[in-house]
Amino acid sequence: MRVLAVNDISCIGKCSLSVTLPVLSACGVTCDVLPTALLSTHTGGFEGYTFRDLTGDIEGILAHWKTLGVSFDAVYSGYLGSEAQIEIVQKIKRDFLKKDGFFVVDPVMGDSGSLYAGFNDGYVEKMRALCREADYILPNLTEACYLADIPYPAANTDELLQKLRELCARPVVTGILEKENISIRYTNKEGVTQKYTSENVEGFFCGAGDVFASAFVGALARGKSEETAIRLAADFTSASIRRSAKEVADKRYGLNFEAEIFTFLKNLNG
Ligand code: PXL
Repeated sequence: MRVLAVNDISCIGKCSLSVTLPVLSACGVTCDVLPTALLSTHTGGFEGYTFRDLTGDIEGILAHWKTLGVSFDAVYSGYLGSEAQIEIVQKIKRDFLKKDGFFVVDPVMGDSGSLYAGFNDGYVEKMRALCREADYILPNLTEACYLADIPYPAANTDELLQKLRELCARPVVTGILEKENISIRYTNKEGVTQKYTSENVEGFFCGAGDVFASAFVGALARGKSEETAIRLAADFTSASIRRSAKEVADKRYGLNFEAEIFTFLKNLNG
């Protein structure tokens, strides 16, 4: 199984490719990478970070890959630095994804009700177009509201999911808060809305969405059903968050997912 991860490299603050590579490798899946940008840290809480857009390198990379005749069993896209990169991912899907492969889009663009620095309404519109081509989309609640054009935090999650299904048949929305719990809502193969609930931990945990998405993609690549992949990924992410709430003093540095990877793999392989 060979997955292409299209995401940024944030040198510090464990997210994007620095999460996806170890998680997919641990799953026993080959993870090839297409870095979209190189940042000194992620943008979630650090001041003065550097940002190098790698769009200019991508054309040459893809042209070289063409000469190798490579193709992928899955393509998983995360943080894309510009609208031009969204179009590149659409092209990658057409040119490099195997006919029976799957395409997962994590429409990384915001959290806590707002868009991240550098994103705007034009980007959201382009992201909708990418979601239309995906087998699965994995927005958090903020991203789901932007995609569905519903005010955050979406009083009616059934309406939210219905609007997302107009973009992609299998939306998986993370981070829906309910009292002391946090849940994931998704639409199964039969078109029925399902819910998977974990204990909520107060605070903002940067990179948690990338841990979830990477584990989900890894489990799907290992042949698990969507439902099992969601449960495995949610349990892994939730355990990493609970541990990090106690152990990681500065949450900007990301989750201690490494300490939970063995349990995740036991569940994946068990
Ligand atoms: O984890 C999401 C993410 C990925 N990449 C970059 C980010 C963020 C969230 O802030 O800044 C560069």
